[in-house]
Amino acid sequence: MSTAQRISLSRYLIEQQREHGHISAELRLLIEVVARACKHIAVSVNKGALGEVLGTAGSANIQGEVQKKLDVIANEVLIEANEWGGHLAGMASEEMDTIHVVPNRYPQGEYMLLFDPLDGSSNIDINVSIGTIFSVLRKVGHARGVSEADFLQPGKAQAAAGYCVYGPQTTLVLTVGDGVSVFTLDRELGSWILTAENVQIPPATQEFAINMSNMRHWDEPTRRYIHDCLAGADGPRGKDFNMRWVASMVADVHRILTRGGVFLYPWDTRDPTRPGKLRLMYEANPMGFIVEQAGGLASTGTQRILDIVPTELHQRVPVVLGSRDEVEAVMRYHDQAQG
Ligand code: P6P
Repeated sequence: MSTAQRISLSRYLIEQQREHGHISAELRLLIEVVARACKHIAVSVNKGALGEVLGTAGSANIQGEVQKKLDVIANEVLIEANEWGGHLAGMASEEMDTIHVVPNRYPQGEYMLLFDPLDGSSNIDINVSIGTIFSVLRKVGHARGVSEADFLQPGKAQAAAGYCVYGPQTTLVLTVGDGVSVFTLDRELGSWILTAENVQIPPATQEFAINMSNMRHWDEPTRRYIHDCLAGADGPRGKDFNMRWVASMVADVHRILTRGGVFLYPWDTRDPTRPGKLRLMYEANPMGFIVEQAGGLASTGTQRILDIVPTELHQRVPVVLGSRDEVEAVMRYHDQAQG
């Protein structure tokens, strides 16, 4: 790629703001700050054993999950990077029980940032791709201050969403509601360089991503759908399927964004009060926004994820997302079960 063709994230955002009026100066600043924080997290991730960042932090989060050192580091990096800039009113994170309100010593902005600072952290110590997922909402009202209730907006209200994959390449994927763009980190310059625009997920696929070890716990429609995929070309689906499961949502979603596929983390019977494993506000909603902006679908199996009106900050939701035709196929299995 010649220097003349290299478009930096900053130039891309300025052109989005100037030419398309799609983002405000404040949202541009927010995205640039988050992207810079992701570079900082990437440096820590890439150090691995050399940086004394592996292993557990000796604490648990509100999800009851043991926190890895890098979970805590990534969370602190995002909080510290974003609280002084004047672009945010508050933040919410998988790693924090409740919201973090911008301290009074700093100006407050019109946006709210939600994130899973380091998703897939069970993969950290085995050197498999992990990532940061973020979602941006607009603050309701203009009085200073923000409450947890202000965060409980449906995913279709998002102003922006993105994720960063810390993998063989360090890749930032972003949507501000005008398609999906991909930026690759140039480590020598420390710059995010635009490497793909208007990404489209192929509507059809022969690849599904699910944790097969949970099969006995799934609801009937999911079991029948996967059974029929495994039956291959001679079965009801009329084609053979391949399977992938990285157990890192950002890695699985990035593969689907790149070559198509369907990702499922369905409801299961282990805890009927828990409608799935993945969290709505900072996993399903941002990934759902990105997938829809790339021509795919994001559903619970029966409902569009971005239409869900949240009731709790850390609520969970069943997730089926990816190639449009295949998500619609899963939804048909659920429709048939409902009669
Ligand atoms: P399981 C990571 O912990 C995560 O939240 C997602 O990134 C991933 O898709 C899923 O959980 C993996 O869950 O049950 O297969 O370990």
